[in-house]
Amino acid sequence: MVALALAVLLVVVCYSVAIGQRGNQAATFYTTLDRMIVPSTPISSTIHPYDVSKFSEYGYGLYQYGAGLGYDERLDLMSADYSNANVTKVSSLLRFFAMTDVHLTDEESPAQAVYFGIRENGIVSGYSPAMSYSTQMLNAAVQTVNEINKKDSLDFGLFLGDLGNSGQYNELRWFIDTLDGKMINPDSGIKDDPVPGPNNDYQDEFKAAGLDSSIPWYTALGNHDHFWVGTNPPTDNMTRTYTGPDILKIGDIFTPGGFYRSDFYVGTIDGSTPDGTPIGAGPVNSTVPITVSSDLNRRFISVAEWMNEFSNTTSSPSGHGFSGVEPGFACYTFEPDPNVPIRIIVLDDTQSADDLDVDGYGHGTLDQKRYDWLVSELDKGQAEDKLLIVAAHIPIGEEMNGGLGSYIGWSTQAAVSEGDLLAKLHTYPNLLMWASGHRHLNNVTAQYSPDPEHPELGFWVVESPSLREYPQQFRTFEVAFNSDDTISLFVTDVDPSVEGNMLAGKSRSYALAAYQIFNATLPEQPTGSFSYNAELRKQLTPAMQEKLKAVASRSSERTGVSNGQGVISYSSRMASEPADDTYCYPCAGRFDDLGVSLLRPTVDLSCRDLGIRSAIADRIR
Ligand SMILES: [Ca+2]
Ligand SMILES: [Ca+2]
Ligand SMILES: [Ca+2]
Repeated sequence: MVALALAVLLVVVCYSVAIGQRGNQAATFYTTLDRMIVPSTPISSTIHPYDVSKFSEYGYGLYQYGAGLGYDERLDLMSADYSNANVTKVSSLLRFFAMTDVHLTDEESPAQAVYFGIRENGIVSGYSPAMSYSTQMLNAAVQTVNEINKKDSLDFGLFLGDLGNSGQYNELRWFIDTLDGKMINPDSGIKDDPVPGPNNDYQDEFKAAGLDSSIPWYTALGNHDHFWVGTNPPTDNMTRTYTGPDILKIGDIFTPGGFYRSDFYVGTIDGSTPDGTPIGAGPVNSTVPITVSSDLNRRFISVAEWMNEFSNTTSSPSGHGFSGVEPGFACYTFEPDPNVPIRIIVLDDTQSADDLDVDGYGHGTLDQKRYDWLVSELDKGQAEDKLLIVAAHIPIGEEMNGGLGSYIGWSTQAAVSEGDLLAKLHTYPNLLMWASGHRHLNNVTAQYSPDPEHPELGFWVVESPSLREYPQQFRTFEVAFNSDDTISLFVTDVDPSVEGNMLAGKSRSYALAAYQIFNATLPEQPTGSFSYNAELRKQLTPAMQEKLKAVASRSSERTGVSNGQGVISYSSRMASEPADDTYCYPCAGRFDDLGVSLLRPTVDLSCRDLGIRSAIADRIR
C-alpha cells in the first residue's frame, strides 16, 4: 500500500515537472503520450451494470493517471534491409483528428436495446450507464480538440461514423449542434430534471463549446447512423415505435429471425432518475408493459435525410462533405490543403437496407457502384500524384480469420470480396492508410505489399477507438516527411479532458465501470494499456519522393520543425515488445459491434498466427 502511494506520488511529481517544461505554451490538455488512465482493480465481480450507486463502493470506475505511452515505431511495411539509422523528420505535411463511434444516444427512446445490456450475459452496447452522458462526452472531446489545435493547428477533423446510436433525428441534431456550439437539450419526451437545478445532471441543457471555427470537419456514414441500433433496417412497425409511447418488442437478435419476433420488451431509461435507471425491459410474458412520453424528434431518418442534415450547420464546410453529393450515396473526396498533395476518400462501406439479411447489417461491404467509384477515385489520385487516405466506418482485413466474421466481417453479399479488394488496394503505391472505427479498437495493422521488391504497395489500416466505450478516446494523426524521403504517420490516442467537467467525468467513470463489468476478462493490449500510439513508416515511389521533397521544403518554411515536435524519442518503447516485424496488436481482444463491445476472448490470435503475410501470399498465388 505504501509502495502504491509512493508510486502515485512519484507520478504526480513527474507530471508537475512535465507541465513546468511546457513553459508558456499554456497547454491544458494531455495526450496519452503525456499520461494514461490506469484503472483501479475492482474488488467484486458480482455487481450489475445498472448498480451505479454501488460502483465506487465496490471499486468500479475508479482510476488514476500513470506514465505516458511513447510511439511504437512500426517499420513493418519497409523492405527487409531498410535502415532507420539517422532518419529524422523533415516536415509536417498534415495534421488532423479522427473521432468515431460517438454513439450519441437518446436513452429515453422506447426503441433502443436496453434489454440486451441488462439481461444475463448482456452486452455493453445494449446498455451502459455512460450512454446517458454521450453529448457531454462529445462536448468534452471537442473542447480537447480545440486545446490541441491551439498548440499545433489541425488541418481538419474526421468523424468515422456511428455519430448517433440508432438513426434517430434528435441524435444526429445533437451531434451537429454540439460541433456547431449550440445550446444542447439532451432530454427527450417530457422535460426531466433528475437533480434539481442547472448543469448538474445528464438531462440539463448546456451550451456546447463548438469546434474551433478554423477546423473544417467531415464525416463518414456508420451502420448505427441508418440501422436500428446498427443491426437491421427497421421494419415499418419498428419505425412507428420510435416516435410513439409503446416500448418496442423484439426477439433475440443474435438468433436467426430474432429481429422479427416479439419476445422481449427492449425497455428504456427512466430519464427522471439521477442514474438513469433501466425500466420496462424483459420477456413479454413476464413484464408489465410501460409507456413513455412520445417525441417526434425521435424519428428514424433515411441515409439521404441524414446526409442532407449536415447542410443545416453553422460550422464549415456546409454539408461537411455531402454538399452536392447524390442523395443516399454517402461517398465523396476532399483535399484538406491545396499545398499538400494528399486526398481523402470518404467511403460508405456500410450495408444497404436492401441487402439480404445475412446475420444482420453490421458487415462491411461495397456494392458495384461504390466499388467502381472507389477504384475511379484511387485511379485519379494515383495519376495525379496524390497521397491517398481512405476514410470508411468499417475496417478492412481485420476480421478475415476471426470468429466474429458472421456479425461484422466483410459481407458475403459484397460486389467485391475482401481478398479481392485488398489485392486491388495493393496496386496503389500512393495509398497511405485505410482509417476506420466500428470495432471500438485501437488497432493498427500493416497490410504488407504482395511484392517484396515494391514495399510502397503496402499500406496501413488504422482503427480509432469509440467515444462511448472505455477508453473513450479519439486519435490525432500527423503525416510527416522524413530525411530519407519516406513518410511517417504518427497516430496518437487522446483521452478527452474531463477536468472541471463533472458530467463528462461521470461518463468516463461509468464507461470504465461498464467495461470492468461486461468485459472483465479482456486482456490489456501488449503495450500494457488500452492506448496505442505509433509512428507508421511508408515507402514512397521515386516520383512521390521528388514531389514531396519540393512540398516539404516549402512546408518547412511554413511550419518549421524546431517546435519540440521534430525529434521523436522512442525511449519509452516497451521492452516487452517483440523485435521482429511480423507482430501487431489487433488480436488481444475484440469488440463485436452491432455496436457491441461483446468480448469474445481470443486466445491464440497474434498477428503472426493470423498469418497476414501468408494470407496475402496465398491470394497472390
Ligand atoms: Ca437524455
Ligand atoms: Ca425526458
Ligand atoms: Ca438538473
